[in-house]
Order: sequence, then structure tokens, then C-alpha cells
Amino acid sequence: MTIEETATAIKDMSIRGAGKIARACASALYELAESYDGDDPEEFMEMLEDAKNDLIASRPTAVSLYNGVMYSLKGIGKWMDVEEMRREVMNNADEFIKDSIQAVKTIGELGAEIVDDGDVIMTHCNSSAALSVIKEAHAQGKNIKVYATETRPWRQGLITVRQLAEAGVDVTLIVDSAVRLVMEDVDKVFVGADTITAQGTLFNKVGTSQLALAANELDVPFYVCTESYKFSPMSLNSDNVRIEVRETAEIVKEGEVPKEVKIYNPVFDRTPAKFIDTIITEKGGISPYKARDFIIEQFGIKEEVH
Ligand code: RI2
Repeated sequence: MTIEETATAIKDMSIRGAGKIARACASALYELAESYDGDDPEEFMEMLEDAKNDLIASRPTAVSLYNGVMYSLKGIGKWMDVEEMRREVMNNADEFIKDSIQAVKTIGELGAEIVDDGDVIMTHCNSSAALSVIKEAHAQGKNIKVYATETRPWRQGLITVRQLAEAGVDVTLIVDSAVRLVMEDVDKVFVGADTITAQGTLFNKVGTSQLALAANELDVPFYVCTESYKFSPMSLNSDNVRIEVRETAEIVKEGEVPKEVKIYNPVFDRTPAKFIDTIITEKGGISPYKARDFIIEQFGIKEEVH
């Protein structure tokens, strides 16, 4: 897919999921580098810069997209000729995609160790990382039952129940407002992530924080399943992540409510570290309070010594 097609597909959510949108961006940059038929390094760099800006602007909340783009473009510079830049971008993008797919698999294996035979699990939205844990636990023969929330307004929960049913998992769909009631029967919660900040704050599909609140009140462990490229290096200095607000047509049809009614459709929310038991990454489980150290190590950031 071209850069423009990819940005459009991410914007209209025909490509969705924080991991998938990051891989889609890397794949589009791979194709751009592969297909460039000029011999002007400056022109090539400008094209890559424009592509970076278009892709990053397509969805603001998931830092995975930004990290996937920056990883694909790392190491290129004015001192390179076209062939060197082309090779660098294609190798980086290919590596990001392969590592990202492997990371989801590894998270499934590590997270499944936490799942006990007989567990009742709740999950929210449609997270390939969280479902990797659930499907792996099931594949290991653990007898589990899953409650999946519908996840208004886009209803990604219907994708989740289809995927789990296809895997043979015992899954029940519930409406989002049933979370607190059903949580009384739940042993563990597994959700995905769009962004984790240095403060251990989770930005994920709207409604996640309500699962965390209900789980915390009922002492149900709340686990976040996420690849390391969903941690935000920019958050070392500030916790603010832009929460995407999408069109009102996702909530009501034309004419369903009086025109003077305002409609607000934020599609992510924030869950503070205090409600998170463990963040399960492909590098192992970490406390949300270790997110800053994790980011510094993973992104090779040299913190100035005060
Ligand atoms: P994986 C999704 O956002 C959900 O918030 C999900 O938890 C998160 O991305 C991570 O998904 P959207 O794309 O990368 O549905 O684990 O808006 O698949």
C-alpha cells in the first residue's frame, strides 16, 4: 500500500489495532523505499520526511505508530547515497515487522503462565496481544471462560468474540455497562495498550479505566499485555498523550437526537499505574512503576545525571 492509502486506512480504521497500524506504517515505508526510482538523496529524504508526517498524523494516541515509523527511518542521514538510504529503510522496516509479530507471540507465552486452569477472564476491545495470552492459555489445555465487552461505539468486541470462538475458547459477549456486575465472577483481566507512559499510565480503548476501577474494587488482578514499542519515550518529560476524539456518526445516526444535542466521542482513556498489577511485555513482566526505567533501557536514552 502507498503512504496515502495506508494513512487513509488507519484514519478510517480499516486497519486498526496499535500493533497492526505500526506494522502497516513500516510496510508502507518499506514499499516507498523499494519503489523510489530517483537518484537524488535530498529528494529521497524529503519524500521520507513527508511520508513520516502523513503517517504519524493518521492516529494520535497509539505511540506504536510513531515508534514504528521512527524505527523504520532510524540511522538515515544526508551523508548517505540513495542506495544506502533505501537499504537502511527496508532493513529497519522489515526488522520492525518481524520483531513486532514475534513480540505478540512471546507475550502470549509469558502471559499464559499467569493464567490458571479454571480462570474466568475479562478482556476489552480487540487486542491481539491480550488475545495472544488467552489463546495460548487455551491451547495449553487450560479450561478458561472469557467475557469480552462489546466496546462501544466501534464494537471491536464483536471481532474478539469471533476470533476467540474460532479458536474454540468459551467466550461470552457483554455490553460495556455490565462490566462491574460481571467482574464479581472474574478472576483476571487482560487488556491491550496503545501507549504506556513513563509514569506507568495506560492509554487504551475508552472504557478500559472502568474495567480497572471495577477490578481494583473487587481485588481482581488487572494485566496489560503490550509490546515494548508501545512505551512512549516522549513521556519521560510529560504524561500528556492526545486522546483521539472521533466523529459523532460513530455514536448516533443522523436525526436520532435533536440537533442541539452535543455528542462527545473520545475513543481512548487513561488508566493510572495504581490500578495495574503487571505490564506483560515480550521482555518479561514489569511493574507500571518501572515504566520509566524500562523506556530508558529499551530506547537507549541517556538521562542527564543531575
Ligand atoms: P493490539 C486498539 O485500538 C485497542 O485500544 C487495543 O487495546 C489496542 O489498540 C492494542 O491493540 P483501536 O485500533 O496492538 O481498536 O494489542 O482503536 O492489537
